[in-house]
Amino acid sequence: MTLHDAPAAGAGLDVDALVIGAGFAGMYQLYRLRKLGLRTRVLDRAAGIGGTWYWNRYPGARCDIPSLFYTVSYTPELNQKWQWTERFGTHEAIRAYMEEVARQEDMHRDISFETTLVAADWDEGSATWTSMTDAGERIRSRYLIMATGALSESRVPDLPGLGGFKGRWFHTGRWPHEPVGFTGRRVAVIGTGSTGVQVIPVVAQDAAETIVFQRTPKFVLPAVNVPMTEEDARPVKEMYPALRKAARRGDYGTPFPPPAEHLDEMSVQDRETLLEDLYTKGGVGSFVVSYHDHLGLKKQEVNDIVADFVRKKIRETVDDPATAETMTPYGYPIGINRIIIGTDYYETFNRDNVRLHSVLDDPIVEVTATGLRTQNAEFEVDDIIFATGYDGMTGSFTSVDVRGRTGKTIREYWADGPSTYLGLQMADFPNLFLITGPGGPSVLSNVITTTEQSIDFLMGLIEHARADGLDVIEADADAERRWMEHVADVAQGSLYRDSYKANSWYTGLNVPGKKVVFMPYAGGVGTFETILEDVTADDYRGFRRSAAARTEVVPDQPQPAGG
Ligand code: NA7
Repeated sequence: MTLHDAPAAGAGLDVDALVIGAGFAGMYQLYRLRKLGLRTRVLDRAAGIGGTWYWNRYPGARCDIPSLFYTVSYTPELNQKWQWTERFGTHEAIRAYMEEVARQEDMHRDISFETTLVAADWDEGSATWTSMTDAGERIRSRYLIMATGALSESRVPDLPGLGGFKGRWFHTGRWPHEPVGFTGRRVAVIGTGSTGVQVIPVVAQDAAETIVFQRTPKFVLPAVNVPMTEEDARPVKEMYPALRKAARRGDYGTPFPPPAEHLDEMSVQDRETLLEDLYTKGGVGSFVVSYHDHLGLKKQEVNDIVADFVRKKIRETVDDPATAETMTPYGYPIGINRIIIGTDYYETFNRDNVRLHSVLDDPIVEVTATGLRTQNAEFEVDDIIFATGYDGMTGSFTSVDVRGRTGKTIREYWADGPSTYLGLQMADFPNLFLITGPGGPSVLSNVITTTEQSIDFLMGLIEHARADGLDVIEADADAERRWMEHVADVAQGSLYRDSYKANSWYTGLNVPGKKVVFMPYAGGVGTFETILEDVTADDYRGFRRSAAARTEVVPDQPQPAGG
């Protein structure tokens, strides 16, 4: 059976909206579509809700946004009752929260788990999407919404010999559900991004030996994860509505104001005192996650001050000078990768059972039956942990065969680099909406804030169009082109223009063959909010709306199952 065997134009819709993904974005999407009275179904390839948090169960997996702000807006009573016990939630705690949100909102009845979207095709005649699942089921919907996340397509490097490895191997983004013990084992960890930085100190506590394979050295700041009592949380909870509003206006989707200090105008002594204080409290990153002209994403002098401070901390923390030097990043600004926060990361390299291996100096050439072979050495290990990241921002869209009006897939449409209008839609893909799409701010933010931001906008757009009897929405090609030019200009106007120097996944450089272009919108969440408001006030400028042909509608027509 192919998609083109789908029922003829005019046959009924199975649902009004099909949503792919049951993480934070898909959950909110379901909640909002129900409020609009649209029949909605959600598919997820996982066996439960959680999205990223369903898959990332590796030891040490936590969010890098404080738990109290990593909450959804639409369950205010739950948020008041929910007790986060640490400043940064573990994957278990976040999943438990998500499950409770889903339970309270009775979401499960509309979600099909262990169901993967394999293809989707726009039919111009009936103005519907026909989607095909891996079980061969066809689902016809008016709207197709990809709430598939920015970090869903995990990447295991193409190392020869992996199939013959006799030990265990894991990718952090596909971690087993049953506990994985490392006691007494020799473990190789490949990758030192946000994930490697979390997993390495935890594994090292149990493993007989941990060998860390580092490619690009990173700047790691202390998370300063501390226990949180209900008393600590109360003042924040009392201000939740105001703080949520502030988060939508903040640069990073959190309510924290950017630092007022001009580091480059302070005396050396004063700025050292300030940075030391912030380092112990967990606030140094604030100089490189906001977009103001006096801060480190815009001003090289300020960036250099923060980067030098962290380099000094690495030298102070790592006992062995050669190891410290190998771990010290040079040649790119701090903050142009997502800021990495960790607990005891640099300290872990002072343990006797932890070794660092620089793959820049001595690359891995193959996996052997018993470990890893580099150009100059051989490492015998029992386990390999790949903390090697994702085909970020675009992978979850390009890995599915979604074809728009012209028959082109998203992958083909993006052959010269990703293109969207506001991160949300593409010309020639009517009624297809992306949440956390390239060209949007998602990965440069508290992603719960930005998914809600995008979904609120989209729901307004759909509601507005439907009120006019128009149920087909499509980005205008010109508006899309201008937006992508703006996205590029904004990146060029900041130190993000140097992201490629850090091999950042924001640019696609980490995926062989992927078009290298800075993908997210780097103007800040608050600026993006203002842009969305402005587009809304201007009658949803850049979104063309039309009526679907009104032909016979047979609601809920059963579809044959099977391939
Ligand atoms: P990242 O940030 O993409 O980090 C992946 C790490 O794996 C990084 O250190 C890479 O080095 C390294 N890597 C990737 N491929 C290889 C090979 N072939 N050999 C050696 N090292 C390799 O992914 P994470 O999962 O840590 O974090 C993703 C996001 O999740 C993060 O930004 C937060 O938003 C949460 P490289 O830097 O490319 O030289």
